[in-house]
This record gives sequence, C-alpha cells and structure tokens, in this order.
Amino acid sequence: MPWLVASLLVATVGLPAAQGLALVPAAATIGYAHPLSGNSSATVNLTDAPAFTPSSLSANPNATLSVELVNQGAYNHTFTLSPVPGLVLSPSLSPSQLYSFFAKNGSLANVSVAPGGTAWANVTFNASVSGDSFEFVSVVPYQFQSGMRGFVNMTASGPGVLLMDNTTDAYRFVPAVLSANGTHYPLVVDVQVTNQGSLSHTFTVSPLSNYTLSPANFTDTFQTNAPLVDQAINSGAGTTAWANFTVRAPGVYQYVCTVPGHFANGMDGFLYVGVSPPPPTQAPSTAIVETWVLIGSAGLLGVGILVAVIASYTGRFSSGRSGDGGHH
Ligand SMILES: [Cu+2]
Repeated sequence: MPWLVASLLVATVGLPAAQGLALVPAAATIGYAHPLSGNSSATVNLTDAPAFTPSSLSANPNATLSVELVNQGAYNHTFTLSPVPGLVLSPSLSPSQLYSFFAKNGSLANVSVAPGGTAWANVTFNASVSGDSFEFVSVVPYQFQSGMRGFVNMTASGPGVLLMDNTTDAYRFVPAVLSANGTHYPLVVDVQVTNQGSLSHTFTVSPLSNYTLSPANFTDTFQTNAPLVDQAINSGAGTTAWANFTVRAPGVYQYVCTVPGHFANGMDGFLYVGVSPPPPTQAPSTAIVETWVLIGSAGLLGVGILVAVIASYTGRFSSGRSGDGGHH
C-alpha cells in the first residue's frame, strides 16, 4: 500500500478538546486520514522490433503504477526502470555500460519476461517526484541500443494533502480538528470545504503556528500576518470550495471563519501538521447528539471526513530542479 510509505503517512487521530463542540456529533469531529487514490495501471507490449508499445506512460506521485508486461515476441525482454529522475540514458551506452549503470544505481523495477509470457511490475513513486520522468529500457544486450526504451512521466501536480471540512450554520467546522503529516516541507495542503448550512462562511488559516487567535484580535492579526489561505465558502448547502495552501513548517495552525460573529460563536478549528493532535476526550452525551439530529442536521452524521494524503514538493527543491508543474 503506497500510503504506508513512511514519508507519506498521515496522522489519523484527533478530537477537539475544548472547542465548544457539544452540539457536534462525536464521530464528525475526527479528521480521519485517507490517501488519495492516485494508483493507476497500464499494459505494455514488449516486441521484437525491439520496442515497448506504448513507450510513454504516465503515473501519479505518491501512488502505485502497475504495469502489465506482455511479451509478444520470440525473445526475452526486460522492463528495467531507472531510479534517476529526469535522466535520459545515452543510446551509445554499450550493453555492459548499461548493466553498470543499473548495478550502480539500482532500479525501480527490473522484470524479465519470457517469450509469450506476461508479468507485472508494480512501482510506487514517492510524492516528491511530481513532474519528473523515469526511463525504462530492456537490458537484454542491444535491445536498448536498438530503441527499446520508454518513459514514465509523473503528473506534474502532486495531490498534496487532501482534507475535508464542513461549515455549518451552527457556526462550527466539522471536524474542528484536522491532521496531516509529511516529512518534507513546505507541505502543500488542500482542504475541501463543503457548506452544510445556508450562510456564507470562510475557511481562513492562520499563518502563525502554535498561536491561538481570539475573536477580538484575529482581524488585526491577519492584517499584519496574511492568512495562509482565506477561502470563501459561498452560501448554499452543498457548495464546495477548495482551500489550497502551503505550510512551511510543522505546527498547529488555527483556522477560523472570518464572517463577522462566526468565530465569536465558536467557528474555528485546528490543523495539526506534523504534530500529534490531542488525545480523544469524552464524547458528547447521547442526549445531546440526539438533540442535534432532531434539529435537522442528521446529514452531518453521514459526513465522511476524509483526510489526507500527502505530498510535498520538496524533493524537487532538494534536487535543485526548478519548480515545474506547480500546485493548482
Ligand atoms: Cu462562518
């Protein structure tokens, strides 16, 4: 499972402690972790031309590409994937030089397919390879040299961290605790915010980590320190907007609704980035939950709170490449 890759883990726990959430069903207060499903598959024919058909594949960072390899020829072929992003192997490399390259650098996949046979290569790409390409070749002598090569092109826009939050006319975010993790910073975070009520709201993230805003000071604070994102959520139940922003460092970032009066009524929450959320606290009493349901917001109980996946663009920074394919 790609999401088990260490660098891609997302914290899964988290309940608001004292966020005035007595009216919110307990289950809806948890930001559950859940990876984007960016996995993909493709079938590649290996022929005696010799060639890969197709020779160009695309795949998503932070996801697994499964390649079905079908040998349509009468000779052995291999699907050997270079681990070096952006590198184009010179066709003038001799068979022994090609072997030396893979002996030195290893490979992301190295599958030999007998004539008439079928095999699979499953490759999980790190989140940091957004926009990169990786060359695959057949290392059977003189096949690469005769043109048996291709490329896996990574989609340029990584999925980022995907969270979902909902705004309600009870002046609440549900959940009011979100968590995400990444080993590389800056970390790109996407939060899908859905309006469960009828009023307009905003999803506005403080740029100050480990700092608690108050309804009295947040306006001044945001004038001095621009929010990481100030996403309007238009009126109308079901309206959805994406808040896309970048978090520079781990920490706890408060988010609020800036519509006058909403924050003062309790409309705020906390995003834990690379920091463990507080342990679960006692859930609201059943009676309160039932009351909540009865007043007409049963739909909230079905709110699947998705959270998270991953991605950071960082590998690209450390590898010195310019930032192609920026975040949407
Ligand atoms: Cu609001």
